Amino acid sequence: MIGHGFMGAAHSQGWRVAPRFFDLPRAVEMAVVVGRNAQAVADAAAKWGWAESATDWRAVIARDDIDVVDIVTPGDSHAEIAIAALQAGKHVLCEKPLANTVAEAEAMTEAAERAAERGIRSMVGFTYRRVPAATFARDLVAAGRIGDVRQVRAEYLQDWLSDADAPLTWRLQKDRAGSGSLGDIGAHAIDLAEYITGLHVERVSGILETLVAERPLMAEGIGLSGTASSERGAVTVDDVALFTGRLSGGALASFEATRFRTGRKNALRVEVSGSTGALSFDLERMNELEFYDATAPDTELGFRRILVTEHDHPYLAPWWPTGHMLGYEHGFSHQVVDFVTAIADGTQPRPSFGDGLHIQRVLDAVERSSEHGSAWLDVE
Ligand code: SOE
Repeated sequence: MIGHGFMGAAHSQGWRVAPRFFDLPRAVEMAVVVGRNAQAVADAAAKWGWAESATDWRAVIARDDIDVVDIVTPGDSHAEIAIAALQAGKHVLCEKPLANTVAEAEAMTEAAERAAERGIRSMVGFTYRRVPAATFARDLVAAGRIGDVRQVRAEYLQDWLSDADAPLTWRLQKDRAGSGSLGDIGAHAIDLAEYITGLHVERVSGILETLVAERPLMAEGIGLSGTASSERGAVTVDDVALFTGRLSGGALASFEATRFRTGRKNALRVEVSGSTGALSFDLERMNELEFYDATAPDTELGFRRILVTEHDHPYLAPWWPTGHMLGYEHGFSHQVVDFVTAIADGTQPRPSFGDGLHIQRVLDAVERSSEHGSAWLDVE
């Protein structure tokens, strides 16, 4: 694993726990975690259960005893590391968004497709599609339980930047993160909307806005938290992204990605409205799915809350008895299960780098639309 911040902790939990609950077709060895600061990464190895720590990722991906590289660094290093790892014959799991630019994502996808010819697998870390309620929503849409999809609303609402004095972390710097809310959490909203509906965003019209132009510099640390100094620096990314999408098949979608929605902590919400029903998912109520069946008798119409904890629900059987909840971290175990299974079966895991490239193209089209008066633009 390369990196050891917030995603490093979440991925470590997935690698450590998944083999203990799921019968994986391959054994998982948490061999080495890589970071730039020797002491910090040694501490991370001890804390999260990695056998070794190192500071040179190139030396690690050259090792014969390494089969998989899990990239959990900020987006500005995804392309270099992923392409080198794929060329070294390693399976690659890369955090979202795939890259900071379309050009990087294209190069990564090309390397992934060449590596796939040699049986090397690669996947992008959009874990929310592996929350059982989201996976079950997709199953219901695919089974026709809401009829033809007509409208989709997908939003990812957070508020950790509504404090104007929150420090200037890497997620607020374009050269590190590629974009702000748009790529950080808008990418999740796009992936989840497409995953649940099975449709793709083909055209977009959007607006990006930076609400707080400068923030206190970080005295130390680069993660979500950190100690602020007295100096201030410019925010070079969007704070709010609002955009409309035309989906394949003609459905209309509205998207919102913001870290300024005061009071909303981690509300990734997708509501799909169909000709004979509707589904509504909210990450803040992640064990539930709201289902409206318009074919029910008039006297019984209404959204009903499905508690998604049955053993017949996706991913649930190996965990707990019915009614016992899963949490944020379980999606990372499900990600390990799907990735390791695809490697063993020799199949292409989803989302692939090509799927990640498509999302990068949607993000890019929204940015260009915002620069051109919210003009409607095709997604390449
Ligand atoms: C911050 O917005 C963040 O940590 C994102 O970077 C993650 O992708 C998301 O899952 C939670 O919020």
